[in-house]
Amino acid sequence: MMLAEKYLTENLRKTLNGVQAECGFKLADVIRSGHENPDSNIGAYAGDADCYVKFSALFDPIIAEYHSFPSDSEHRGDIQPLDSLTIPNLDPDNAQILSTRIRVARNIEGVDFPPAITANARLELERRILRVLNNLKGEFAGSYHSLANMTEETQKQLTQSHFLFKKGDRFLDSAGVNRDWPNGRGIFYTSDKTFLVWVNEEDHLRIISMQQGGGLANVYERLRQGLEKINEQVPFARSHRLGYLSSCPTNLGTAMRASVHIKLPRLGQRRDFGKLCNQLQLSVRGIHGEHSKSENGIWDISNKQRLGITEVECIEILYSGLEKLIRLEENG
Ligand code: ADP
Ligand code: DAR
Repeated sequence: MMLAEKYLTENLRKTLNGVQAECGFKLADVIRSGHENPDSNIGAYAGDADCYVKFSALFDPIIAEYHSFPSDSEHRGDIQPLDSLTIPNLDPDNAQILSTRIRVARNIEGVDFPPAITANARLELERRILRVLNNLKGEFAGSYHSLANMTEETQKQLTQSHFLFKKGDRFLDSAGVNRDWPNGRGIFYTSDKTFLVWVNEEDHLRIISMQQGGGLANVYERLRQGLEKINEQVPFARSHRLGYLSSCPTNLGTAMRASVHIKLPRLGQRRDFGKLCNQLQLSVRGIHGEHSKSENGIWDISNKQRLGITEVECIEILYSGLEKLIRLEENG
C-alpha cells in the first residue's frame, strides 16, 4: 500500500489542509504524485526543508516505516574516510563486477527543492553551482554540459553509457520535477568521467563517483573528497534528525546509494533472488537504474538503507552483501 495513503487519515487530512510550507507547498502538492500514480510506493515529495517540519505528521510515519526509523530517532554523523574499514577489491580480475558507482543526493540550503523551485530560481541555482564546479581543480577539474544545449544524440549516448539522467518518470513528473524541462539542467564531469555532478534532476545535485571494475574504496574516497570541495563552497540542506534532506523521503540521511553492475546469471534466475538481496539489506535494479530491467544477467546491486546509518556503514553493508552474492553465484 502507498505509504502516503496509509498514513493520511481523514483526521490528519483535516489537520493538514490549512498548512502551507515556506515554498508554498500545501498538502495537495506534497501528495500529488501519489494521487496521480496510485501504484506509488511512497506517494509524497517535499518542496523544501520546511515541508519535513510543517507536514511532519505525514512524513514522519512514512519515514519511520520506509527506513525503519522511529520518529524519536536521530540520523548521526557525516561522511568520513573509510579508515579502519578494509575492503580489498572483490573482483580484481574484473570478471564479475563491471562497474562501481556511489552517488549522494544534495539540495542547496535555503533554495526550494526541484518539486517546487521556480524557473528563475532553477536557472540561478545552475549559475551558482556552475561557479563552484568550474572552480574545481586537479582530479576534480571538468566541464559542464547543459541539457538545453545538448544534442539528442549526445544525450542518448551519455544516458546509454550510464552517465546522464533521463527526463523524470511519471512519478517525478506529477511531483513537478520536470517543469520547464530541460532548462537549468545539466551534467558536469571530469575528462575520464569518474567524478560527475547532475544539476537540477530529482534533487539540486546528485554528486557521483564511478569507475569500471570493483574498486569500491577508491570510488568512495574520490566521492568523499569531491563532495568536501563542493560543500566548502555551498551549504547543503540538512536537519539534525533526518540528515541530508532530499525531495523524496527515500533519499534522506546519507542520501547515498552505492552500487555495482555485477554479473549474476545464475543467482539472478532464482525466484528468491529479490528476497535474498533484501535479507542482505540490498536493493536490486536493472542496468539502466530505477524501474529498468536486468540485461545479460547483469544487475545493479546497492545498499538499501540510507537513513540512520553512516556512509561507511552503507559501504560495509554493500561490501559484505556482495561477498555473499559472489560466493553463492560461484557455488550455485
Ligand atoms: P540514482 O542516481 O538515484 O542511483 P538510478 O538508479 O536511476 O538513479 O541510476 C542512474 C544511472 O546510473 C543509470 O543510468 C544507471 O544505469 C547508472 N548506474 C547506477 N549504478 C551504476 C553502476 N554501478 N555502474 C554504472 N552505472 C550505474
Ligand atoms: N516512485 C516514487 C518514488 C520512489 C523512490 N524513487 C525515487 N525517489 N526516485 C514512489 O513513491 O514510489
